[in-house]
Amino acid sequence: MYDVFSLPPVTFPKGFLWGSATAGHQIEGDNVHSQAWQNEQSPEFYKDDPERRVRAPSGKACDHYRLYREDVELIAGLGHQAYRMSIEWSRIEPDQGQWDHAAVAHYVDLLERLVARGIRVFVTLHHFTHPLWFDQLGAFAKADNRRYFERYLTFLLPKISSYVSGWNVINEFNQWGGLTAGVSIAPLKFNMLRIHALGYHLIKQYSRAPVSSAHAFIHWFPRRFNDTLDQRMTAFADFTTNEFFFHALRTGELVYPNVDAEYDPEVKGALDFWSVNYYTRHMVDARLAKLDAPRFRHKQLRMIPMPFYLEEMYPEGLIANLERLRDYPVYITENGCCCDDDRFRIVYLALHLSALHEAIERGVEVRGYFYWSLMDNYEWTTFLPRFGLVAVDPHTYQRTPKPSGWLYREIIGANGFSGATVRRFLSELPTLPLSEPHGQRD
Ligand code: IFM
Repeated sequence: MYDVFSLPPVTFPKGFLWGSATAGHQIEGDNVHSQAWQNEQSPEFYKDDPERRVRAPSGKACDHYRLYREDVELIAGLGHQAYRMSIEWSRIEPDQGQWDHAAVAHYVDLLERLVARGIRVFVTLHHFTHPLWFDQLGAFAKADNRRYFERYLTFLLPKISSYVSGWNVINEFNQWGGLTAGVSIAPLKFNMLRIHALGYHLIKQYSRAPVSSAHAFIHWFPRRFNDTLDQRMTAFADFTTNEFFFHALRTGELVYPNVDAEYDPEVKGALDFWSVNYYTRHMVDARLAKLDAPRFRHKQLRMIPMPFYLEEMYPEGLIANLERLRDYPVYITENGCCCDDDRFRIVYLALHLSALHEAIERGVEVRGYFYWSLMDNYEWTTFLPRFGLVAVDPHTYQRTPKPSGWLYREIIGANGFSGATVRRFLSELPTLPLSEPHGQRD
């Protein structure tokens, strides 16, 4: 049982960095040269949801490309010390080899303003989206296509490096090709590591800021705790999505089931910190082709009006997973909760920050935390999951901080919190209306 009002006081290490995260396509709007934009226009995208109850195109998203000056003030006003954002390759190079200098100037102005407000900026160079032309060439699935990414980075890096305090080459590079797709995606996994390594070494030529790629750190859990097959497939999922990457970055050995191992000296040690995106645990059922099991019944809250696996709270997973990453400093580059009732976000935040503090007490060198997300935004196929500390009006784009946003500001100011802090922002624990379906889902 969790009682967030009785959480003991915690103080984070001196210099701990507090911030929030976003990604270009999810907030900017009109990202028309990207493959994602193109997909959103096609009828295929809506085939399972012809009435478009859930699915929607990104459209203007949060209109951040226009409102970025105000958003810098919003970030500063909420007390954030750091901000993780991504730069849209498809804006900088909308056509192959054609550079859009106005787009570069836009990002430089955004970075300059953030730095001028004392905000440390972490930049993600590839957050799921890229130019349509690159996609049509086969994107990262073709090893040879790395040269296009290299040319882009060589153009961009000297223009922005002086503003950047931390780098992610690729967002969630470990989940490309799916999380449980088995051995067929080994070549893509190898490629992703090599693209990461390429970015790592290139950045080193221009910047002294630490570099990593964000890792979607799933806490895998067997559906039937004592079932040998569920246990083994849980270990398999963990190996192919987590340990494969950790081992490769530590040793240069790319060891994947049913594939001849390779050694790549460029991959070995190609990181300065572990960049962890942590949300929840996933249940593994060895008897299902995709391994994906429904969660425990008591975890089946419907906090948004659609089935969505990221609603579960499993803060303990943060401790268990971070304990595996003791050899480099850690930044939590994403962690957050999607819910319509902001009170769930407050509970989520309090529990995960408590768990994070416990990981630090256990000796993990966690240097910072970026809440996902600064504002409600486009969740890749839909606007329904609301992750924001700040609400965004879908018509006027007006930003309104939520109670969780004010609580987070207070936590940042105090570099810690206690159950008593939480109580000032939450009069009672949240509950869902009885009419909501609590039944079977994801
Ligand atoms: O919105 C995404 C983000 O783009 C990558 N990490 C998970 C988030 C929530 O689903």
